Amino acid sequence: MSAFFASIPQIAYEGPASKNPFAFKYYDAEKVIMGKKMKEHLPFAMAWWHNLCANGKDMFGEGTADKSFGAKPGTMEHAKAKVDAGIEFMQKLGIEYYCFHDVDLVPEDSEDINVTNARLDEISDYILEKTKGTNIKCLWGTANMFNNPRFMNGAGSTNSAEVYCFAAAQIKKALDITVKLGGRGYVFWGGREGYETLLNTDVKLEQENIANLMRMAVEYGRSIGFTGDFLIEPKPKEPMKHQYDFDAATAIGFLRQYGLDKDFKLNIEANHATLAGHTFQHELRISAINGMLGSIDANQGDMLLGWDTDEFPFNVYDTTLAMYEVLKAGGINGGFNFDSKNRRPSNTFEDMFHAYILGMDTFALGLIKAAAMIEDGRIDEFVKQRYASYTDTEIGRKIRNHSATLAELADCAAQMKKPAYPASGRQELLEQVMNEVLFK
Ligand code: XUL
Ligand code: CO
Repeated sequence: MSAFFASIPQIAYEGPASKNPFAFKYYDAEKVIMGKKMKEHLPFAMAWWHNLCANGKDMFGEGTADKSFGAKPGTMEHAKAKVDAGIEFMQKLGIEYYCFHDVDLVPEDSEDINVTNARLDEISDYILEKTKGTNIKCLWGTANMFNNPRFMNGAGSTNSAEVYCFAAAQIKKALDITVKLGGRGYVFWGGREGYETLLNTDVKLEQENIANLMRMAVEYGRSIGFTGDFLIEPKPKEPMKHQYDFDAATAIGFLRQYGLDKDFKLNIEANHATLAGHTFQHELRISAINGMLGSIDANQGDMLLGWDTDEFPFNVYDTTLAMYEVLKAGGINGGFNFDSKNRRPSNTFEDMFHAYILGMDTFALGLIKAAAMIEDGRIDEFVKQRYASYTDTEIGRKIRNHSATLAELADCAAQMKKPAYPASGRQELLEQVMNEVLFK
């Protein structure tokens, strides 16, 4: 077996007192929290694109990290070396899932999609062969419909029926490969499904075409035996100025309007939430209360920068509040995909491991603290009491069970003349409770 990371030991749980940079301090896969093992609460996934493909290249400079894995980039030999490196990486960390775009797996042929598709057949055979006997499997697959210049005006939202056929062809093939690799989900991130100016855009036509492409994907996916969730990954902007899947609420409305809500759920990404002017927790809550929380892209943004920085999660407040939502939702069907990348100057193989250890520990700590918040009970009790007038009074119960009329409520108000002030929201107290739980 190839050893790309020979100098890195197997990463084990050593506990918070450990100073070993190659050990987990909080992620203890077998530890049971609220009746479930940590690894079941947190099915972590490696993102093929950031971990095995991205080399730190940005708009201002060349890559800083060597991701050639001993082969020439752009060849099938390199594609296979990435599979070998990825499996070794996941095994060293105890990660059981991966996520991919079609063109993360193989180089795309610029002249003929049939050549690319044959390469995808070859690489998926290779992945199956190499993961046989391991517990590594696919979390979700997707088609990259934003990189190739043909998608400059979008994929489902393109103005060109020819390009639309290529979007369909890529989705069909990516679905074939996802099903072949046992994927639990299939993601649509509408990177260029949006517009720059309304002066040249037929929004209605574009949105109908996107929905129709999704409907055809569902029909095809189900016909080849895909039983998992289709997922929309909302993001408000970047690369397009306006993206149609702005946030969870917008995406849910879209899915319902086009009758796609039975087959689709949402893949919520932390940094996309903050770009939309929301918190990660907000997007998780909106998805969960609508029965639409499917999967998570685990990363964080930078509040000083207005773009999608895809940093490895480090902020324990955010992961605690995220895991609070996940626990309250009863868990997710999908997983936690590290759609996160090393900072450009963190350019060694060691840094790839430090990054995943950081991300996994930050979510594990979030899980531990979220469970502690729920077990502490003060926050839940406060919320319950805050709405007690809807359970403890006759008129409140009538409002909740929809048996009250507007006139009846107006009579009630007339009798009261003036309501009592609503009770304090106690935000500062609750934040103090959270700090107590976090730093106990
Ligand atoms: C882009 C992004 C994508 C999706 C998959 O911001 O998050 O990588 O996760 O296409
Ligand atoms: Co993502």
